[in-house]
Amino acid sequence: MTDKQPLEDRVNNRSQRPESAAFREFIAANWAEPDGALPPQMEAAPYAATRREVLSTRFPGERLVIPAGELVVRSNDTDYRFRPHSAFAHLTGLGTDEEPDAVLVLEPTETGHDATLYFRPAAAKDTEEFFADSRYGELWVGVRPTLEEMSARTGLPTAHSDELADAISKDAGQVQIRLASQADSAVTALVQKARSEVGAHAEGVDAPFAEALSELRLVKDEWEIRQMRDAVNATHRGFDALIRQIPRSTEHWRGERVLEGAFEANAREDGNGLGYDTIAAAGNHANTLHWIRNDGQVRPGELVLVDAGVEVDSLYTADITRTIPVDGTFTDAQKKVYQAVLDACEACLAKAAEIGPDGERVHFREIHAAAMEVLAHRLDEWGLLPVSAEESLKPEGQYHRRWMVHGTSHHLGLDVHDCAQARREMYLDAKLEPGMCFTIEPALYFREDDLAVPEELRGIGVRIEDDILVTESGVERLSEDIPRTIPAVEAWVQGLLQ
Ligand SMILES: [Mn+2]
Repeated sequence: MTDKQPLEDRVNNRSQRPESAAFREFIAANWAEPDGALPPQMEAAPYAATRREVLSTRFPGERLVIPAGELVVRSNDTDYRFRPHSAFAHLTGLGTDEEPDAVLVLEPTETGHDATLYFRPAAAKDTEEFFADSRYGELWVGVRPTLEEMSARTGLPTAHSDELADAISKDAGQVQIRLASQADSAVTALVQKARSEVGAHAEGVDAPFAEALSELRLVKDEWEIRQMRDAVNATHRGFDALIRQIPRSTEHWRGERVLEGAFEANAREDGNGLGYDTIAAAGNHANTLHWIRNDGQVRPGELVLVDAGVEVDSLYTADITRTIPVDGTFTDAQKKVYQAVLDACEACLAKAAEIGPDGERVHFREIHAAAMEVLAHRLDEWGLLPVSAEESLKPEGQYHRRWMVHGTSHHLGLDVHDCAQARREMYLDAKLEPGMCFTIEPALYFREDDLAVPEELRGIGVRIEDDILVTESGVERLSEDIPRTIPAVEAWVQGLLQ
């Protein structure tokens, strides 16, 4: 014994783990053998296989590395709940909290690629990991899959993550490696090491790969569209649950949290959780675009803007905003603003549904322009613009943007702002295609300190956000069943508050 306590002991000051050989032997024995039955293949598996094939054709002869990502520390020894990188979820079909540290590798072959899923399978019960590893041990985090079970579920060949380093680095001089580099710093370090050891020229290879992974998700397949419908329906139930809590919210010193909590409880019950932090913004807080502090009061007579989405177990999320009168009835000034925003929504929908005589679809960016057209004219009618609506709509004008500084639409799917790395010509400048999913979310924000608007409008912020699917014949509003006209919203709130 030395008199100095080694550092590794000092950082484990709280550990009271039994160390005796007798304990080791005792805890390893007398567990029933699993029945060995393999789980069925996931519904998503064949769709994920098709996506991998498309990716394969984009990068022939190259090794493609897509990590799920690692656990992220929230504080000290507590991690955030794991959520895999969206590209990994897309290409494996795995959702919920699967599978920290897993890596999908597409190894080039003569004809395409062979995919292998590397991950850390369940440890045997005679290992220390089984009882002592709070991040991966079965006694701490639950039963983990074996290589065979994961293979049966995903339809992918699997291998132990101990083999990953060799799989990444072999022939690194001859094979170009492309990496989804934002997902996992340890895998990124492995790839960089493999590249540097052979002096591989890798500058600028990962950015186009990130673009490709993003662009691969621009058009959703039928299974993904089902996930989107489920997400929107769960979000509808979340809004219902939230509205039922309005009476309690008005009694609470920070009622916005009451509304936030009601939605989130439903999101965890119905899905994996929230697709993003809920915005529950009462009164003037609605004019803060990303109000997620949600610590304000909810007052009768005011509006509450709720921007929220349920992420289902497959990790697809809805993104819905409704602006709701707290006591179930809009005032005249609120109606005036609300109707202008709703008219902008309708103009966007009509634009997105347009199909030319030759079957030509509109460009994505034209949807935003349609909203701006309506809002600029309405603001002009109200006498708020220093120039005409036409002048304001010109690039050198844009006065109307004072009251809506954000965009009107973004793609939606595994990420709430899906496909964000797509190139401009594939996103804003692309034409709509059946299977695309995006939001339409025009708004008007009149802050309470905005001296450029009449007093009756100050403190009113309205956003209406719907989730849209492009179809062969036009568009479908996936969130059609969530009320949004003035009478429908009033009836919705009044009906649930009875
Ligand atoms: Mn949105």
